[in-house]
Amino acid sequence: MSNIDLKPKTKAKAKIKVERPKLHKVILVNDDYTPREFVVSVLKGEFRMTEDQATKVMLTAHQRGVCVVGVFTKDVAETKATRATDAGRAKGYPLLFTTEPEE
Ligand code: NFA
Repeated sequence: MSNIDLKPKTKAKAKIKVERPKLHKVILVNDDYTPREFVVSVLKGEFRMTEDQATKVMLTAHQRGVCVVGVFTKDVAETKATRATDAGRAKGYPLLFTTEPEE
């Protein structure tokens, strides 16, 4: 029997750290001026929500002051919040969407 080790165990292996991207919340902020139906239409258009989902989110923000609309990567959250806020501004409404990192 041969004692020659044909497969040495010392094999260099590069360890690559893969990190999950941190997610950011998009938050709808209530105001006294933007019409409810307009808020619903922005939520449907920018966040691909159904009429029912959009109505629930709009009402939650209306009643509690804020509502989380969704959770996305940082870039996507910021782009969506900006586009949705701009849609209100284009109509002269103070509609505001903000973003914040998830815990
Ligand atoms: N509070 C607004 C109204 O009564 C509706 C609204 C809801 C605005 C959620 C902004 C965010 N017309």
